[in-house]
Amino acid sequence: MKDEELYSVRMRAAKDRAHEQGGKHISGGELLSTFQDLKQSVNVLMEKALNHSRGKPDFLQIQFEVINEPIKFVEPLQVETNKVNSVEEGQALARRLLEKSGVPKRMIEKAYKLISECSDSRGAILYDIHSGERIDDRSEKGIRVSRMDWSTPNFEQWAIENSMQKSNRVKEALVLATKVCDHPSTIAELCWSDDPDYITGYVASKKLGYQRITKLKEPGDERGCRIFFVNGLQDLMSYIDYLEKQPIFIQWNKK
Ligand code: WAQ
Ligand code: MG
Repeated sequence: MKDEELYSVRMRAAKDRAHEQGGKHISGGELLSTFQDLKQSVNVLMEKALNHSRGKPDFLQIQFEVINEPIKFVEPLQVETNKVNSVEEGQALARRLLEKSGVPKRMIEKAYKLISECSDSRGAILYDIHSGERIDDRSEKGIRVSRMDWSTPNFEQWAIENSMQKSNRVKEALVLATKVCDHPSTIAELCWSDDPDYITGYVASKKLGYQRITKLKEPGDERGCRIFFVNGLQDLMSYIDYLEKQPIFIQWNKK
């Protein structure tokens, strides 16, 4: 894959009209593909959108574009799973892990007040741990991290070695968290799914790795969350550009 031209493929699906017309976000997805695999890649994303627990989409967009920038290869974050018995316990742990990662306690509480802003979004919120303010200007859309992937064979080897399920969801979340945490200005990420049937979420940071928490919301709840805690950001536009445009390929056990 290293010397071949790569394409970024992106998908978004909504219900009751397109996102920009106020439709409900159903699913999004992004991957990297060779030209030869494009047909299959588009299909993978289409499948993801068509069989979704958030509902049946009536709007779908899939696009691809060639990548001209050099691709950066990054090792996945270390993974740990924290078993909790209730949402309260899970959320208390998430707060502690954010604090351990370097987010001041007061700013964590302030960030939690913003969570309702991301519950309907298809992207993430950028939160400055100094000012305690949301700093992106994408309102309900949020920032969508893109141009990242992990080859299935390498991911599956990793999964076996780390006693993890070979699930696409885990792969996608770990790819995203690894890319986001690889930027020097990222202090931590807090995430749980907007899919009603998936309640495990995580806190990720350079310091603590990818800390899964088995219960961060109640089953049936369609409110998700994705917040990137940033610090010392000199240039917001270049940070957003990194998230959206820098191509990252995860490679476990690279020599
Ligand atoms: N960029 C930015 N935000 C995103 C992206 C992206 N590429 N993908 C999803 N989001 C945001 C968006 O607001 C979604 O509504 C929200 O995150 C949740 O996305 O067991 O499945 O894909 O280790 O539903 C984490 C735990 C699962 C996995 C997270 O999120 C595990 C998950 P979902
Ligand atoms: Mg989702």
